[in-house]
Amino acid sequence: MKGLGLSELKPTVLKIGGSVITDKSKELEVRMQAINRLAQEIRDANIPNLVIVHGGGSFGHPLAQQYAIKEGVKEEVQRVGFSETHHVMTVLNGLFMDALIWRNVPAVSITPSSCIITKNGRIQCFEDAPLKMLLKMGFLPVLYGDAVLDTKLGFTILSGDQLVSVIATKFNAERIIIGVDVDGLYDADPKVEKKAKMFKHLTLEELKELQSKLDKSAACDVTGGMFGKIAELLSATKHGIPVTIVNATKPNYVHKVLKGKKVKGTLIEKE
Ligand code: IP8
Repeated sequence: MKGLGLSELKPTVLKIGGSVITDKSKELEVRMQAINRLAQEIRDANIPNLVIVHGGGSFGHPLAQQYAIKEGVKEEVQRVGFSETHHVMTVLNGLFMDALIWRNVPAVSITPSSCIITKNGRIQCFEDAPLKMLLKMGFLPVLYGDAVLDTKLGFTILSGDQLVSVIATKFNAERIIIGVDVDGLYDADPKVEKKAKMFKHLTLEELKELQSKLDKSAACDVTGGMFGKIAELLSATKHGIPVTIVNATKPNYVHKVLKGKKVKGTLIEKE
């Protein structure tokens, strides 16, 4: 095991969006069927050096919004709000972990709030030795968007997307796969705009251009919805890590992408 550096692991970083594994229209509503199906797809794909990050959906976001956790420490009542937000994320993570481990996947959960501190919302310190060692030993580390401590704000919300981008860059990932509840990246919100056009392929330059056009607003998503996603993906793309965005609500899409097969979606590459 000695001598195997971070960059040699070349992991695949898979993000499963909160809108895939929860119903965002109802608070604390898990989509257990989707979690079980995805766990099965991940098990069947059986690819080495995989890291999973999942989002908050109807678990983390409503509480984070209710207590304004992202904005940092302002009033006493937020303290229990921080605990609640973090706690519901551990509950959602537990359900995902159950589904993986019952299928004999050697998944191990890593709690972001215990190993990451941000500064003004950006990851400043990340104790990644356990993550690195888990990967080296053939485990499947699972992380998630979380309520974390922040050296400027006191606390804040760390999005799963920032986590994906930082892990992928730090560990020199081979690729990033983002599982969402739409077919890919569009020039407008496809749930609102019937005529929204999906991109099959985007370069870094095109992605930057798209970012300046997209609407920042997103219902009950404190980390910025698709806009926030693009902003985070930009830095990984700059490092030359290809990003595939696929619809994880559709059976077998995640499985196929993990296996390197072509499915409908958006591929983002540096050039
Ligand atoms: O859904 C945010 O993670 P995301 C997690 O990946 C919380 O943006 C706690 C709201």
